[in-house]
Amino acid sequence: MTLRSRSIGLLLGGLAGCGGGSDPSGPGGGGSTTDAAQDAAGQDAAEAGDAGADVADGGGSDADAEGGCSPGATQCAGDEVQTCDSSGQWGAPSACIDQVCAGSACQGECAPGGVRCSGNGVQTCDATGHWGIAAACPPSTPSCASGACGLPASCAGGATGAGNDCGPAGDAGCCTSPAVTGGSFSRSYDGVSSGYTDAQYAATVSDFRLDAFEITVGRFRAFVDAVVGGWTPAAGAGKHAHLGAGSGLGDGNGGYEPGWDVAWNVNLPAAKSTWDGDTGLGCNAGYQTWTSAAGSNERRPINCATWFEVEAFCIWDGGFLPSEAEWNYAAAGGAEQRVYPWSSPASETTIDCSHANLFATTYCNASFAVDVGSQSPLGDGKWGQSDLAGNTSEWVTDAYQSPYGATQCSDCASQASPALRVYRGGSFDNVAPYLLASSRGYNAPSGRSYSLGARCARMP
Ligand SMILES: [Ca+2]
Repeated sequence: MTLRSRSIGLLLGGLAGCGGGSDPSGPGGGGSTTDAAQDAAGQDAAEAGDAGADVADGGGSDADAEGGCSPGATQCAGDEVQTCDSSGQWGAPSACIDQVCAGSACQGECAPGGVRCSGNGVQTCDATGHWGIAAACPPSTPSCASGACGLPASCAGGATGAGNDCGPAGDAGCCTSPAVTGGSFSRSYDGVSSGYTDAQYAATVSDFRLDAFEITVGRFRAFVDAVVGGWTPAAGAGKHAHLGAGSGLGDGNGGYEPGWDVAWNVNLPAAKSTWDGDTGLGCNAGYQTWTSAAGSNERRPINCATWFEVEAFCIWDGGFLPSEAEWNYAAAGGAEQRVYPWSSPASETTIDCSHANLFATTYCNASFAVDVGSQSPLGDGKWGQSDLAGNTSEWVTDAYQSPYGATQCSDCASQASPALRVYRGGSFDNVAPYLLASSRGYNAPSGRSYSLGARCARMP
C-alpha cells in the first residue's frame, strides 16, 4: 500500500509537471513518515484547507508538499479515474464507461470481460480494453445476439421439425448452420458435364454460413405465425450486411443489393386462411407439404412458397437467402468444382436415390419431398449441407440473368431482371442433369411450385 501510493505520487508529479522532483518525496521523507501519511489520509485532507491558505500566501507548491495534487491532474483508482479539483484534492472516482483506466485516463474501446457479437461470432473485451478476435458460434447455435450464441428464431420454440429432430437419425438440429470457407471458383462449371465446361464465369465469395437443411415445415410454421401476428421485414433488410461496408452484395454494376422493399409486403399474406389456401402454401393438394395445423410433415421441406415468402423467412430467422454464387460455391465444394455436392473426386458422376431425392428411373419417393437430411451424410456437400441436390429446388436471392451478367463476381448478386428469380439444385421431380451443382432454374418471384423451397444463409 505504501509503495503503491508513493509510486502514484511520483507519477503524478511528473505528469503534472508541477512541484520539484523532491516535493512528492518530501512528505515521505523517511520510510516511517510515509506510513504515517497514509494512515492519516483523513488528516491530510483536513490540512488541505491550510495548504490552500498557504497557496494564497504565495506558497506555490505547498499543495504537493501536503500530499495533495495538481488541479486538473488525473489518476487511476482501480477501474475508475479521479480528477484533482481546484483545491488540490482528488475528487470522487468516476467509472470508465466501456473503457479501462490505464496510466491516468480512461482508455480502450470496451470494459474488460464485456462481450458483443461480430457477425455470428462472439468477441470478448480483453484486459487492455480492446475487443479480441471473434470466436465463431458453433453450427448448432449459429445465431449471435446480445453477445451470446443461440438458435435462430425459427428453432427457438423447439417444435417438431424445429428442434433437434432433423437429419437421418432424427437427432440433428433443424437450424444447424455450418460455416462455408470462402474462396474463388467458376460458376456453373465442373469441366465434365455437358454445358458446364466453360470456366469464364469466375466468382469469389467471402466466408458465410449455409444452413444444413432446407427450411422445414415446422420452422416455416413459426414464421407464418409471426407474419399473421403483424411482422413484416424492415426496409432494406436481408442484405449481406457484413459485406460491402454494410451495403451487402455488389450488383456487378457498381451498385449493391437493395434488400427488402416494403412494397413487397403485399406478397406476405396477412390472413392465416390465405397461407393455408390454394393460392398460398396449399398450392398442390396432395403434394404440398404445408398443413394448416402441425401434423406429420413438420420435418419435410416447405414447398409452394414464393421467393418473397422465403426471402422474408430468412430475414425473420436472422439470416438472408444465399446469393446464387454462394449457393453454387457450396454445392460445388468451392474450387473443387464438384459435379454433384458429394462428388469426390470432383469429377465423380454417381447419382442415385441413396445420394439424393430425385426422379431416377422413377420417383425415389412416392411421397415426393421427404424429411430433410434423409440422404445425409452420403449426399452431403463439402461443408455439411444436405439435399443441396434434390428434394426441393431452392430459391436464391439473385435475379435471373443468362448468361451470368459479369465474368468477374466478387460477393455479387444479379439485380438485372428481378421479374425472374433464380433457384438451384433440382428436386424430387427432376432427372439427374437438373441436380448438377452447375444447373440453374428460374421462376417469377410470386411463383409457387410443389418442387420449390429454400434454405437460408447467414453471416459467418
Ligand atoms: Ca434441395
